[in-house]
Amino acid sequence: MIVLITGVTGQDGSYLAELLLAQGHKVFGLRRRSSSFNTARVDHIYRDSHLPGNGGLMLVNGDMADTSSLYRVISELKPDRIYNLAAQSHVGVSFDEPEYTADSVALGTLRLLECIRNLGMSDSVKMYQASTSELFGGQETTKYSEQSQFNPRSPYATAKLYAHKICENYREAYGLFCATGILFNHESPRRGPTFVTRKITMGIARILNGDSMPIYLGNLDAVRDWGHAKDYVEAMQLIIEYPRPKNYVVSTGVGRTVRDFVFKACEVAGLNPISRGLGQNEEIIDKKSSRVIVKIDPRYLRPLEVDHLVGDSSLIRQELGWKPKISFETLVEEMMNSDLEPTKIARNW
Ligand code: NAP
Ligand code: G4F
Repeated sequence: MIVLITGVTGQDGSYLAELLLAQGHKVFGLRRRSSSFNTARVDHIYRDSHLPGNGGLMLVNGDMADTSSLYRVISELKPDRIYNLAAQSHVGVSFDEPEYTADSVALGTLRLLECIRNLGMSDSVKMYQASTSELFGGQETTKYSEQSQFNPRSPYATAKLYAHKICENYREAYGLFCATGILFNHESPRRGPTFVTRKITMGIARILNGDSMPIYLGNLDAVRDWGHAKDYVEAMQLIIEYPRPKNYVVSTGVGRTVRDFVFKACEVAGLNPISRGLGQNEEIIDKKSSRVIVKIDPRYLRPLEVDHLVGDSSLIRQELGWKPKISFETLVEEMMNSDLEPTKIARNW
């Protein structure tokens, strides 16, 4: 099968490419132009076209903001599957760059759908759309399912709502196979360094390596349902291969606060965390050494917060037999140990 992944250089794209290559598929990844290399997550699976043999990830140039490049790539490759993972995916950044976020996320998805339609490929290609739990807005403490109402609370989530709905429109209007996964937060050692989990594990490693600057965070009370990206790319494949295009919530069903994540990561790193102070004066310190690990910087508070996101993934568990295999504890250990590794820390304070 010929597979095209947009967003292949991102966290999920890299794990998905590994999964599909291991199954023997011919995998192409859309890579956008950058002034420096942006392929670190996929360098280990990349195949240079000058080398003999088959297998390995092939990269093609293109951008979600450029219809002509998408049209060229799809018409040349004629993929059987398209996984649309490309996005300006940072919620906080979307408040600073709302127009570009809408362009890459909302219009980018529309551009892909239009290319498929105009190339007459509606019957031959299946598309997966990376929808998100951010659609729900997180103002309820109950678990969100496919039946829950959408209430997007950021430019990112609003753009993703457009993308989600336009996929449903093309399904109904043109019979195009476009399935969506409404994925809750998923992390890994490959998570981008400005998302909160990776910011925490990298920050603890930096501090253990002797840096005196604490990790500055925003809202420690936000609740997220954190799973492992490896489990979630398996869900993507199950969703696209199901005979009917549907929407599925993908989640672990367990919520934890950002503070919980800090505490767990500290414990894995051999620290003894305690919290002192309230509100914006809260600090998390290491009890043994009294060093400050986390301080609050209000600049990281968002104009609108998504307070509580926990998912009910009963549908995908029952219908497609998916369930997460990697626990929260293993996820944090993997991320923390991976970030500690390169620094070779003497942990003697
Ligand atoms: P990520 O690490 O931020 O990766 C995003 C990918 O999109 C990167 O490959 C990036 O390229 C690419 N990209 C951004 N703008 C582009 C453009 N204009 N043209 C072409 N490519 C572009 O995100 P992720 O965590 O892997 O998430 C994958 C998808 O799932 C995203 O759509 C995200 O919104 C969605 N999602 C993620 C989560 C989660 O918890 N991770 C949950 C729900 C939904 P560069 O490498 O060049 O920047
Ligand atoms: O790690 P985050 O930036 O992820 P967020 O906003 O939940 O979005 C991620 O998950 C979504 C799925 O639910 C995806 F659609 C999206 O693409 C992305 O992958 O923030 C998590 C929580 C937020 O409540 C944020 O306010 O952590 C809080 N937080 C507290 N201090 C912080 C910080 N977030 C970041 N990035 N940086 C901080 O210093």
